[in-house]
Amino acid sequence: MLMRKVPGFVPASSWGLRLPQKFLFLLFLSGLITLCFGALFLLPNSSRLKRLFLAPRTQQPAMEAVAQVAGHSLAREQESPPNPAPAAPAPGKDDPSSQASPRRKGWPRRTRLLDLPEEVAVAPRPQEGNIQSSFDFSAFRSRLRHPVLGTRVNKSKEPQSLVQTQREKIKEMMQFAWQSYKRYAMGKNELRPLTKDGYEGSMFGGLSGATVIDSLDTLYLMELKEEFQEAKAWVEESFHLNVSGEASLFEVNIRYIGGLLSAFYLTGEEVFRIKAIKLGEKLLPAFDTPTGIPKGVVNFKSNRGSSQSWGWAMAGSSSILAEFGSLHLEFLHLTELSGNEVFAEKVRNIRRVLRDLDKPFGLYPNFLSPVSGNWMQHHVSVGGLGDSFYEYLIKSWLMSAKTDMEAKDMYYEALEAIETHLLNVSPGGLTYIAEWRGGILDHKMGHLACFSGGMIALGAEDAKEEKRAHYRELAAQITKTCHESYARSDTKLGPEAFWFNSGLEAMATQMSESYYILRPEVVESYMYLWRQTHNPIYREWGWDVVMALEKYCRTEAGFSGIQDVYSTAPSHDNKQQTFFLAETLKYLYLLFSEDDVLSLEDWVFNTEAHPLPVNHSHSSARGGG
Ligand code: DMJ
Repeated sequence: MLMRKVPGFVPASSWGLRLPQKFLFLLFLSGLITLCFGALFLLPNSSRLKRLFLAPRTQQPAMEAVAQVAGHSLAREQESPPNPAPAAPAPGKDDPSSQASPRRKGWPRRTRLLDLPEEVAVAPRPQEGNIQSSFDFSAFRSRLRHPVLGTRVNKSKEPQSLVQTQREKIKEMMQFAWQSYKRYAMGKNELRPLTKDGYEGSMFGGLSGATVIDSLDTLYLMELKEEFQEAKAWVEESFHLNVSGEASLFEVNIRYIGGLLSAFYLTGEEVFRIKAIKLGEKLLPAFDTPTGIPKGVVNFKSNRGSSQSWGWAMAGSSSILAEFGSLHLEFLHLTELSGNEVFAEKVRNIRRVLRDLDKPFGLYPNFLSPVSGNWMQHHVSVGGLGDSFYEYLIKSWLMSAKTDMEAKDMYYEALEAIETHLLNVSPGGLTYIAEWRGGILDHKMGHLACFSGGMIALGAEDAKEEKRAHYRELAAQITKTCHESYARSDTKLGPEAFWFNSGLEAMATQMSESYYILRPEVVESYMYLWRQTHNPIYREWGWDVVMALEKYCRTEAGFSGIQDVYSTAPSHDNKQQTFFLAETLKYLYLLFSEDDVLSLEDWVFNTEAHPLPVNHSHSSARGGG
């Protein structure tokens, strides 16, 4: 813009001030500036302001540059100290929520909180830890479109409907699974129902209580109030983070962090938020790689933490697509709840790397080097090793309140490639997604791949107009195939993998693939298909699974997987998997619930079925990705 000289314009240099006046003026000015900066950096909860004014320190703009960026050292700065998280007071003791809370009084009650004791349902507790939050829980709850547990009318006077009875049965199964765990294995990661003891396993780096954390939101959903209190008390008193050992980044993220985040969003209890964030910080060393693609194993042992790839992943050279591709939802929420951008930056970088890579025929292979950023083997699968990467693309889109266009585009492009290269119809008319090895197909589907019916149904509504009906039909066909894998077994439970070869369809071909470990993927798809179509067949199929679980998996002391779905006297594997409580029973319960219970308009389920809220506040402002 051209500034023209006008008559009477006084040049800045000639204000007519004398030297002492100039000095005083400068002194006043510098005082003012100091005051402003002081306020910006020292006032509590100024992290969002800081974010506005300070350039992010961990941007990883391009693969060539990522080795030098500050992200890796920042990650170390963010690690939690090796001390345990401060123990929260026992319920009832020193519990400010038991006193009248002025903050609570003012909360809008548009979303009815579960009728749990008040200290469970609301009441953030400031003394839980030292992580400040500018997250406004009441504003978040007021933005939900539906009450968390649905609009419930008092049905006590009505005769119980069949569906209520079915729901009650599933609730009883959850109660039995929880009580058996509590009795024989409380605090251990999993229950071994045959030997009636607990099992720690080797996936969680010394962390305990995976079943507790994985169960929290299911207990809440089913209004198992006493059991929820027991689980919460254990988290407060006994869930310690100062552990040693090697942990799966993926498993800790989807089970522990997902479980804690959901528990926080459902209850507003600070203990869940603080522990989720502190645990998230412990995972950051996994990202200290030249590409920022994390390695699969985090070592909690050393002071600063370290990481490595799984030995079995291309001789320790690769990260796994489903693992590093299934962090996005939880990490965005960690940033949301902590105000710390580091989490979101880590997953945005993963997205960027994947987006920019050449993909063979548009497909995403399962193995990627975190060092060179090259694909290490052309094995593509919608089952194990690949599965939840695709799931997190469409769910990132949905969780961002449909603003994360990049995720949406990547999802539909990937699905097109899968359809073109992996999709098949068997001679018997069953639609299945095969596995692809450099152009050669393995005509099999893993049980894990059966989540894809639900995923495709979930994504159908936002596809291009001309593809919507097609995707709905595809979702129904894949789900039907997965149902066949159950229906064709003697126990009516499905095998770990099934083939479409040499006359056999939807059946395992060897003993080593004939087991069932209480997995959720098939009932997960029934739940999504039910919500989309309300076709009663999905409830019928779901009920068949309930009956089969009762008949073949229920033992005196909990539920157990079975070794052979084709035997009516199967041996048990002595494991009550944590995902049975987190996912299988939750999806079954939702299948027999109204659509507004954990409505899909408000929630997306992480890959361990932990509900995370859609970010309605992000609709236009932040882009969500
Ligand atoms: C769960 O831990 C998750 O669903 C994960 O994505 C893969 N499978 C198991 C349950 O089968």
